[in-house]
Amino acid sequence: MTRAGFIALAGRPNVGKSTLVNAIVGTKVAIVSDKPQTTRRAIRGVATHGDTQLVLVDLPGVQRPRDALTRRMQRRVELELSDADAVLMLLSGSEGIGPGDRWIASQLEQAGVPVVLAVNKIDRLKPGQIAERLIEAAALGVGDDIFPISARRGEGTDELIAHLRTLVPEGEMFFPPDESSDQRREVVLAELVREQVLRRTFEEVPHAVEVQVEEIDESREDLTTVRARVWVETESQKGILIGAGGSMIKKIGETARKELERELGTRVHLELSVRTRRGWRGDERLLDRLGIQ
Ligand SMILES: Nc1nc2c(ncn2[C@@H]2O[C@H](COP(=O)(O)OP(=O)(O)OP(=O)(O)O)[C@@H](O)[C@H]2O)c(=O)[nH]1
Ligand SMILES: [Mg+2]
Repeated sequence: MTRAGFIALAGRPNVGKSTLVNAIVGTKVAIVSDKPQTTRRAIRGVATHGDTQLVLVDLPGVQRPRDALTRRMQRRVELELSDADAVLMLLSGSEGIGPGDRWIASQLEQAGVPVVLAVNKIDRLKPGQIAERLIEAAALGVGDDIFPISARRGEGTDELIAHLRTLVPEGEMFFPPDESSDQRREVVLAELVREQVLRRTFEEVPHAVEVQVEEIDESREDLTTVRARVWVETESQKGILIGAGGSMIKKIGETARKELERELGTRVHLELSVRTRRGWRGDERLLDRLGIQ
């Protein structure tokens, strides 16, 4: 008999949820950045080993909604958390445990779903500090098991995965064993472009950017042409992204192209155009088209 189930990731923005999902799946299914609120969609990452399939549900960091975009993100978090077989709540060992974490813990307690805690980023801590963080994590009052881990370096993740495998019920697998994610290809490619934008922008710009892939042309076997729009909210953001003489968008395009080539396994010609669309984060129809639900 096989086992299969859904483990949803909960935690504040930037604690390392997407990094951990990638580490467990063993391939990059979610983009990662040092800016909070990187993840905007629920992403199912599939890890099948032997007779057990873990479906990790990467989610946006829990936050207070400000517009249609963040309202949708927060609603998605609540839906997915209540649907999961278990919730893996991630804490940041390096930033410490605070009121945001306590709020999430209280929500999970009310939802009545089994919770596992992991304290991430222990590579930044001395052994004594790790022990302190574990005690603080235990004081949250949710989850019987607490795992110290480094999602980036893979420390402690084997023990965590072994435990997660015991939490999913007997039943049919949800995905073919060789599949790693449920995301549409357009979205995967758009996210890889957005990841490069996030690496190079600061303050309000990362939050104001979304990428939409308009066309994937595979008529040539050895070369894929990808056309993508980069949405920003203001002319000044557009100026920042294009950069002096187009230098910024050129750099973004060069590194994004390499990521797309790795993903697609062909050479890639990437065409990026930057467009201003005032208030796109409040535009329900555009959010539908972008698959942010
Ligand atoms: N030192 C260290 N950094 C980490 C570790 N895990 C993640 N990070 C870094 O933490 C930052 C945030 O990682 P993400 O995986 O994007 O965090 P997230 O929780 O998915 O964030 P949101 O999608 O915004 O909610 C990135 O700069 C990661 O490289 C870790 O184990 N150690
Ligand atoms: Mg994330």
